[in-house]
Amino acid sequence: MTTYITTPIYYVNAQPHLGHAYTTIVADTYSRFRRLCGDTVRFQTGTDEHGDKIVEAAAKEGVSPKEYVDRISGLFRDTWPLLDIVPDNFIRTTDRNHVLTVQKILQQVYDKGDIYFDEYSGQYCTGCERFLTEKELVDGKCPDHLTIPDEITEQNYFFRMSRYQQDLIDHIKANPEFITPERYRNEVLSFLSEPLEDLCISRPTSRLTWGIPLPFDDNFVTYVWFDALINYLTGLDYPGGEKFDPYWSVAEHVIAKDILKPHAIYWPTMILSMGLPLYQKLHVHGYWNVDETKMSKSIGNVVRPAELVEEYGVDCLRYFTLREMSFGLDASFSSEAIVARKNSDLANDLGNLYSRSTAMLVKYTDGVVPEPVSSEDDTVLRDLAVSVIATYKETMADFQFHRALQAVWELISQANKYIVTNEPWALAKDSGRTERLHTVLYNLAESLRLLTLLLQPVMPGTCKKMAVGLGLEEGSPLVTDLTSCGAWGKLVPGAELRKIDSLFPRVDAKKKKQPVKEESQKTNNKKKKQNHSLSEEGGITFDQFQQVELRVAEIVSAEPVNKSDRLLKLIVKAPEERVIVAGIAEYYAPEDIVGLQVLIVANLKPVKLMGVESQGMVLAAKVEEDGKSRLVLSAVSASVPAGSKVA
Ligand code: ME8
Repeated sequence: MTTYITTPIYYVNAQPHLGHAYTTIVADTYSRFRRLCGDTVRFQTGTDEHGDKIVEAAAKEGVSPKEYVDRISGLFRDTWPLLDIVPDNFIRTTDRNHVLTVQKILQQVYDKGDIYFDEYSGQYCTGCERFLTEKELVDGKCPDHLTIPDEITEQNYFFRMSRYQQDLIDHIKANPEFITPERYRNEVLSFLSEPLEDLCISRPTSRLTWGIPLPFDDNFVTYVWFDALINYLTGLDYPGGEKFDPYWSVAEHVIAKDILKPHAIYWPTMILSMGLPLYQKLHVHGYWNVDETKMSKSIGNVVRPAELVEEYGVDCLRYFTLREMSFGLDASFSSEAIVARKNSDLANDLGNLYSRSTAMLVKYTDGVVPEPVSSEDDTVLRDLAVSVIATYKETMADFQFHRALQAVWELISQANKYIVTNEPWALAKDSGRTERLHTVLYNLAESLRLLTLLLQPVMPGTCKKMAVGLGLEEGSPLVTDLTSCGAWGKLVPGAELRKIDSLFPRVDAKKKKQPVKEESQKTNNKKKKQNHSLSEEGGITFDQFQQVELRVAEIVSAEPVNKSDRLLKLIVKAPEERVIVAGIAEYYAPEDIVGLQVLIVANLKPVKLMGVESQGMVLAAKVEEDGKSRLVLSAVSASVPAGSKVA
């Protein structure tokens, strides 16, 4: 199979922001997914460099348009490697071969009689680089740029778009997959239910010279959209290039809804006029908003991808954007949202599963993947893995990335539960249960292997590390071939684990000391006095008991405190994350307690223990046996939401 996937070519009137990054991450992830399925893939992105907007932006900087486009196009090109985005082709509309292709196509369409000369007046939006119809205006303004369009009357060349209206309607109706999600298909069909006006495809050189000259009239340059859309063909060396036939027949475009009309109406009618087959699919996504407003360079509320990478890491950014946005709908960006995804989904769920499982493999089988014995006890994990793989394949192919990731996280959560239920540390203490211990550890290693395979398109760097840690060779089909290895039980026992750094260093969510409200401080003081006298009477009141805030906390991570044999530093969720230092190191290994739910005192004043600030206390039973005492952690009898109050 072959895949040709494209992003829009971005205007170089400003630097890349999260919106551009998202579309390009989507196309990169999809191309990696297709490669995982064995496809030959071509992935193209690039920059759109002609038109009024570029001239304006260059003038603002006091440089020539050419100098300006070279610089900004370079910024786009340099941003993609930072995001682990690897296009096969980066196209610029100022490239010589693109200019020649546009001119060839214009001549062909002109010769066919689909381009004519006429006078036109209309409402021109510079932001959109196109005339808007009355119907599109909201309160007389462009709804995307919130500016009043200019009234322009001029003589120009027009493309007979109306001639292809019915063919396009028929095609969309006969091919439900042509424009997805369905809401955008419906939007286009609704637009096409009114007569289509012809498209003005030139600009007089008296007004604009920064464009591709019309081959049949050098008093005009080509309208930027007629020029830009053709990039999808130029990138295949059309006409006559070898790449054209295999790739054009499978072309898929990814865009946001802002440019639906040019891609779903101008472009197909242009292709029909050229006598070529239409592209296969148009995948349309929503906007990244900040506080309900579209992130946009003209509004100035942009978030820079390079800064996000620096702060959170590239794979966290890729994961966050794909998981947070339901493809087709709008999503909101906030740093709180990305921190939450990083700490919860990546560090807690995936990171912990990986570190606990590999730590146990190192501890109990010297880091060698052991031989499993098939067991009925493991069907839940195995069956879930099989169904997750099926859902993943279907949803990734369908651009439902958030659903694919949800499914993968079900497997992560099941594997984490599997550890808690099977208690490998208990199996390890019983020499009669070695076979079972090996089976449990194999199943954990196999789960990690499958996760490495499935997450590869989304988090390539992390998965490379995970594969190394699992002792797999670079490029091993076990983690790069979904067709032959996307099934349970492919991991071969005997692989030797290698040590890797932690997958996702946690973002230190600013240590939130529980602020004690003035009111309760006062009551505390009052109660203190009462406490003294009451305790003399041999008991505390219910009021006093209520001052102690007990909560259920989930242990998210555990590690020894430096230079202490007794203390473990725990990060717990209750429901906010906090550090608690507990004197349980003699009784519990850190990896054995991650995931446990314990009871804590949540409103103790923070204290420093061996240099680590402890924000609470874990409750444990003190058991006296044979003259020795040991601690057994408190627990609840069923899993409950972290942070539940103990009444
Ligand atoms: O329209 N949310 O270029 P452009 C999500 N040159 N995606 C966003 C976004 C946001 N807030 N803002 C931008 C052009 N994008 C033309 C395209 S193609 C032949 C010519 C992304 O720089 C999204 O992909 O304005 C959107 O469609 C594209 O950037 C618009 O980029």
